[in-house]
Amino acid sequence: MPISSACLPRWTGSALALIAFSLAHCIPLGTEALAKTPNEATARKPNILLILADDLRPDCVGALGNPHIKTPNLDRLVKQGVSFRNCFVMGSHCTAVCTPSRTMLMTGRNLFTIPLDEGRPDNKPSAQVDFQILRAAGYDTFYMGKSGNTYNPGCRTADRCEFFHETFSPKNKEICPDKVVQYLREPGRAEKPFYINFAISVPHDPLDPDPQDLALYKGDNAPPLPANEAASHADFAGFNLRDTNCRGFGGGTAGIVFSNAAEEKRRAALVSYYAVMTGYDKQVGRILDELDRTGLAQNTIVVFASDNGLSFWDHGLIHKQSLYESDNRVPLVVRGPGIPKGETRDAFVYLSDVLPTLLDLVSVPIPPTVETKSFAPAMNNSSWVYRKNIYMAYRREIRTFRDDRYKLLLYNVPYSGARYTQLFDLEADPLEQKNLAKEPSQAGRVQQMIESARKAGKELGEEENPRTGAQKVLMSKMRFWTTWDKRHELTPEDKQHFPEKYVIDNTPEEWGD
Ligand SMILES: [Ca+2]
Repeated sequence: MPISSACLPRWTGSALALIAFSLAHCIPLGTEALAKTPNEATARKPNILLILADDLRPDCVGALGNPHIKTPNLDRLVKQGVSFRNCFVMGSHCTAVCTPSRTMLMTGRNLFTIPLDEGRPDNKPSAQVDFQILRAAGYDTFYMGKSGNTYNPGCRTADRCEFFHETFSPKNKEICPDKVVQYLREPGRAEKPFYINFAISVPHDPLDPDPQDLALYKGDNAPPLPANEAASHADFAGFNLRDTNCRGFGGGTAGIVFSNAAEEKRRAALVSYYAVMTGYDKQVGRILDELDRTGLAQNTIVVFASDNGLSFWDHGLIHKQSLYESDNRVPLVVRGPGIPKGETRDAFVYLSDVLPTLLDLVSVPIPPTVETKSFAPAMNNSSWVYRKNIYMAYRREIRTFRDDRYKLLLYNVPYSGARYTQLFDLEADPLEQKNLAKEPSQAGRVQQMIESARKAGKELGEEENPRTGAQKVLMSKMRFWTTWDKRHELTPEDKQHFPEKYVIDNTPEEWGD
């Protein structure tokens, strides 16, 4: 941030001390830091409310382009803030993609370098998390959200940590927002900046919608199934991972609802999902209303996002274990003082960029443990670009590399040793339905994108992993490139054999180096 002459400070002792401290700790000096003493800066810092949905599809907020879903309160946020159309989750090392996603978000670290210390004896995080950083900067911090498949050691570092173990249902849907509303009403709330991480498990299954919300989607108001829905994944030979393939999945809570579902049942499940979102939207609205009523909204940054997306028979898949747009692109909206209203941005960002962005917006130095990038400059600069492409990974099976037009997906198929490649022109084919990878005219592009993907993974720390013990075992599930070169193309025999083979998550596999 350049220092303008209008903002030059008087050179007080405290300012000089701050400069010395900043130099010693490699903290960039900006206008804010020079213009204010630490106490003054703290007193003026905006509050932060992070609202994180769970398994929300990128197309399921009304104001972001879905005329079928009723989310008036999230629509209000969209109209009052900046929406990012290209926000991606970097992927997952396990089928429970919520866990690494939330860990990346809380630590601002890449998928390949997140802490994996859920079971540490001292139960403390091994990387700095949002709560610790903001507490040190003078914030009162509050976690209200899911306890499973999140970064629990990080959540526990909040001044107040309230895990919610139950399903969001008509009976208990108000419990969590009630606690946030009560928190906002506590005496003195306006005197100290606060950070609320509101991250309940909605609209994650099991889906238990309120009948009143269900009624909104009856008859002609029922939403259409995704335009790229299919009964099974035509090209996914052998890729019947747990939760993933509609045809292959046979158990678990989601399987009861989704597996081999007739169209009528599929439509009913989607209606339930929409109705749960509408119920969730009402509860988010209560919190936003309380911010308005108390006047706190004027000095509060509100971020809304989801930890991952969700397939609803898109490509013949369910859940979120693919790297298609439905699974790894998420809604992201930012509202707050000085942030434009009703604007959109196309810049490529990762969900894990949110932490450095928030720190940037409230002038808290970004610690060196944070690896991701602040996109705060994009708030007031629609042409701001930091990344020209996105790299994502799902366990050892999938890698993708995407620019603003083309998307490459690489698959390593368990057991067969086969690999499979997809290339989509997102400009002509945004639903990723026409695979161009075998077209001779695209051969050069495919090869170049494979090389770029490999390089991107390396830059994110994928191939250099010094971990030991349990962490080494966990991250060994990320090995992809070590076998890529040795694998063969998917043959007709593979296709014939593997569609019926059900490969479960924890089956030992032979993935020699
Ligand atoms: Ca999730």
